[in-house]
Amino acid sequence: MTLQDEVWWLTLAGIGGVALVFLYVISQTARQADTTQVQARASAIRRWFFLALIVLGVGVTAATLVPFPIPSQHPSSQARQVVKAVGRQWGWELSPGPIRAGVPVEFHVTSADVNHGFGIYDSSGRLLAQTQAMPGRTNRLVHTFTRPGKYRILCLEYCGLVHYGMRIEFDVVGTMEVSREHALS
Ligand SMILES: [Cu+2]
Repeated sequence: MTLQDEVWWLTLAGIGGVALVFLYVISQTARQADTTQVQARASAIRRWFFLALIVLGVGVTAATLVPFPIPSQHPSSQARQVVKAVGRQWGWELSPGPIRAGVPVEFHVTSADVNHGFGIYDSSGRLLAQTQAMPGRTNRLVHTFTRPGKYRILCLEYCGLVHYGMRIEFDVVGTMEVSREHALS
């Protein structure tokens, strides 16, 4: 079952639960003509329903926030890689040099003209991390590439006529390859 299926069934169960509460309240009010008794019962139901909602809300929040999709933005200062990225209509400029897999990379992202969206994609087109490229501001984005390979930066914010062409490809190399390069140079 995919995550979407699970969410769908959870939503359905939630709707069912709310419907049952409504039906219960309706059946109770139809049976009892004594209004004070009905009001007391209704407020009791409301209290329990409210409590259940809070428990559900806290539970869902805790369950979905634990695997928070944004990695830590505070890498250890040792062996840190810094890549400067400048966006402009319509292309990207990345500071040269190899990017190593398995070591946190700190992207310093800015723009030379208008707002752009800085999105890092893997070779299969999956979005790995993103931030905004803003003129006059440098946003830091920390990402650790788990495997070597080809990656792409695409613009995620419409920025004019050739927005679609605003992309650049870069390589992430394994740690072994970098040490070999150093040995050769
Ligand atoms: Cu753009």
